[in-house]
Amino acid sequence: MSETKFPKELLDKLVTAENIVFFTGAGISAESGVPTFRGKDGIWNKLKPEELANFNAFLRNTDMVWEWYQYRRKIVREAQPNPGHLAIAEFQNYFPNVTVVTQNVDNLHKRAGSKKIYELHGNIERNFCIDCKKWYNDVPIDENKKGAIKCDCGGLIRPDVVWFGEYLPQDEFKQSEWEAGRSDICFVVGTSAVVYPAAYIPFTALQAGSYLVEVNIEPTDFSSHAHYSYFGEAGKVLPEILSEVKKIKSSKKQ
Ligand code: BV8
Ligand code: ZN
Repeated sequence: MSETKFPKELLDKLVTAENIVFFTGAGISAESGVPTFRGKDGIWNKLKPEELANFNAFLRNTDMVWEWYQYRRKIVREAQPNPGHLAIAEFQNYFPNVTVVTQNVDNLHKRAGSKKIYELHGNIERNFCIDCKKWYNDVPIDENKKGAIKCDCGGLIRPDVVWFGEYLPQDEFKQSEWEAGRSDICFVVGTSAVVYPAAYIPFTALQAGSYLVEVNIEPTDFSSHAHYSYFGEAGKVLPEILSEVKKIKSSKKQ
């Protein structure tokens, strides 16, 4: 086998693994042009999350918060899944159980072809009326029509994302815990791992004996817990790991 940069322990795990979890954050979408939250040009550098990603901010500044989500929806709709998203989707061809647990709300894993996805923080393409709960998905982005929109019943329409102080979707979270708890390998990709309770998921995997691989451009709060941290862009590293998988799987066939 040609020289590889990955540790033998990871390669051995890839030979026997069946259940793989990818726990992803905003960093995996950075190469698609979707801004992260806390990096050098992160969203929160300019605006405080408390001012935007929470329900009271929405009630206080409905038009501003709505416009912020319209701005992000526009970016996300123009974005394409990058080689990192695509590599994760291709893992499904080599392992029987691949689960994506994402904190992202940008739909890019689904558009890349991943089938089993748990969105812990919701999805920016879904919206609902806060009074009658009617769904308003895939809203049009009309540059000339500024400001929040109202439901037929008169209620305010909000994005179906989890704001600070709000509970995560319980079923998604429980399924994510279950998959993390039975994973052989858990990849932690493009997340600062500071937002809870989502950030508990990799620890659930760790406590269950999973092999943790971090992929990030810099060390994070999680790095000291990972069995192996690979510092590089997800769009480059994940395809490299996938090509190792292909080598392993093809040599197994011979
Ligand atoms: C809640 C909204 C219960 C959607 C977001 C302990 C337990 C429970 C709660 C808490 C707790 N401690 C604190 C809390 C409160 C709070 C919290 O975690 N605060 C933190 C910030 C201190 N948690 C909550 O409020 C949660 N709810 O607890 O409810 C409850 C209920 C009632 C009363 C009390 C409690 C809700 C949290 C969800 C908040 N919603 N977003 C949206 O608009 O998007 S958070 C926001 O941060 C996004 O969702 C994002 O997904 C999430 C995490 O950020 P990351 O994805 O990690 O992104 P980040 O920019 O930070 O990092 C990017 C990383 O990528 C970096 O490391 C960078 O180096 C790397 N990178 C960059 N480029 C690349 C790359 N890596 C690889 N390749 C590259 N090319
Ligand atoms: Zn309504």
